[in-house]
Amino acid sequence: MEIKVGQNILAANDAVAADNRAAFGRSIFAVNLMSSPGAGKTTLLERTIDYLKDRLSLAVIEGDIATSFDADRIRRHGTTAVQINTGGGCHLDAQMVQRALCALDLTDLHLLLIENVGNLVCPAEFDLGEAAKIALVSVTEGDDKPLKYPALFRDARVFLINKIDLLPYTDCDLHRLRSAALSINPGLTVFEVSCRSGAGLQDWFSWLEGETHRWRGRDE
Ligand SMILES: Nc1nc2c(ncn2[C@@H]2O[C@H](COP(=O)(O)OP(=O)(O)OP(=O)(O)O)[C@@H](O)[C@H]2O)c(=O)[nH]1
Ligand SMILES: [Mg+2]
Repeated sequence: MEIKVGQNILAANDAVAADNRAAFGRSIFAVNLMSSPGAGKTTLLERTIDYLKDRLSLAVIEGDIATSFDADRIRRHGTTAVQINTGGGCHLDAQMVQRALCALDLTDLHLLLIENVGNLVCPAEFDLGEAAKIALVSVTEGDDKPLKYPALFRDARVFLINKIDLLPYTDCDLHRLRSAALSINPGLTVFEVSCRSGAGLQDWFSWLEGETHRWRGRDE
């Protein structure tokens, strides 16, 4: 019985996700950024906005259990942000995103960046209507995380490894971390970055800009 309830919830979510996907069409490239708390999602978005805001039209949806701290951070970088508070829920769902879309002007929007609630488990289960899921892990979390939380990596397009500036202070084996994720999903595009030093970020910016243009049918 419990399983059936879970299936119904996911089916209802998928129906709304399909509506969101239709609203985005081929005009808006929507990405769903997922990681554990504190891995660096908002910092990555701040750096990404600084690079892309004069090149693309962007907006951000922030998912958190409480506070508007992250949306406030994004707005300080000159980009529109809508904060969703789940009030305890450990992930965003498609209906929350649908409501947030009402607060955004979708006309002429190229790229929608959605920061999910910090959690490696539940966000992976809920389709939001995004075109690409991005999984992020920081080196301080341990190189076993992909094997312990495989669902997040199975459907992701990109695996971002963050905080590589801290590698000398951890026992993280970068090769092991990367291989673990690729053993779950060999199609992952992997970027090793530091949102603190800026190392590796240009490759991520180029990927995101290129994929946004490709989605919109332009190869600039
Ligand atoms: N050393 C180092 N610190 C980083 C890096 N990226 C982010 N941080 C720090 O990590 C902390 C958490 O970063 P956030 O961007 O708030 O993390 P988050 O994933 O958005 O966190 P939640 O929204 O709470 O899940 C902050 O103190 C950042 O300054 C990095 O590449 N290197
Ligand atoms: Mg955040």
